Amino acid sequence: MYTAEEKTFFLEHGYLHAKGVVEGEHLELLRREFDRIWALENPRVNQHKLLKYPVYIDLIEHPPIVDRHRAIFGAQTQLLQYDFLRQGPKSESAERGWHRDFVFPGDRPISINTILYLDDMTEEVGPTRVVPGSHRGEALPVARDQPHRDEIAVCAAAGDAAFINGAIWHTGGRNKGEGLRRGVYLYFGYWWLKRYESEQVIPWQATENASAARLELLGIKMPDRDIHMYRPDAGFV
Ligand SMILES: O=C(O)CCC(=O)C(=O)O
Repeated sequence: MYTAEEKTFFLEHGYLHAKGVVEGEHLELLRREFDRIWALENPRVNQHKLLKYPVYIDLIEHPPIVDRHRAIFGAQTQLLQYDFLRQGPKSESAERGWHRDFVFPGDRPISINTILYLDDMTEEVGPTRVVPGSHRGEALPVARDQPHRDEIAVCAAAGDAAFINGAIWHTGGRNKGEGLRRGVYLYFGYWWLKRYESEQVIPWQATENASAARLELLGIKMPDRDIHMYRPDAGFV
């Protein structure tokens, strides 16, 4: 998190709406590449595909994104999963689908998803909804398709991002509009977690001539020597 206020808010409520994470020409480039890659790689655009494309390889090290994860996971920050989601106009998706991405005992964030919005998230487009504070405890949402009395909608502009604790109750919305609902999902966690993949490997394009920092983020190079005596939020002592 960039400031102490952001970090306090995130730890307390389980999410953070960060504005202007990508802007201007960078946002336009991400949108153009999104559409091109979607057409090429459809239907499932995950990290084994996204990490072939330079603009999306670079995005995992974009400071407004990765620095906020490093503020929580320190030197042990790893990209666990990386996806595109897209809804076309007048989508048939559900209005609500409450879930938690990952639950583990304790309140400390173990994994955090970054939802980077490439379109404005109006009521019509179907914003992400979260139940603030629901990252605590281990209860799973029950009325999964119903509005929750404590839900809030993250009405983000294109280029904003929501950082959500993987444990928070959250749901996407249904695109009822005429435009697209495009999001990029950069899911980070501790380096010592297993990445969410089976037999597939990280594409060579992401590792060729990669810096040590990038290889660490990809879970390939170990941060420092081993895990003895590291401080979970800062790195090694
Ligand atoms: O697209 C969204 O607003 C939320 C997607 C979601 O629920 C998830 O990534 O787990």
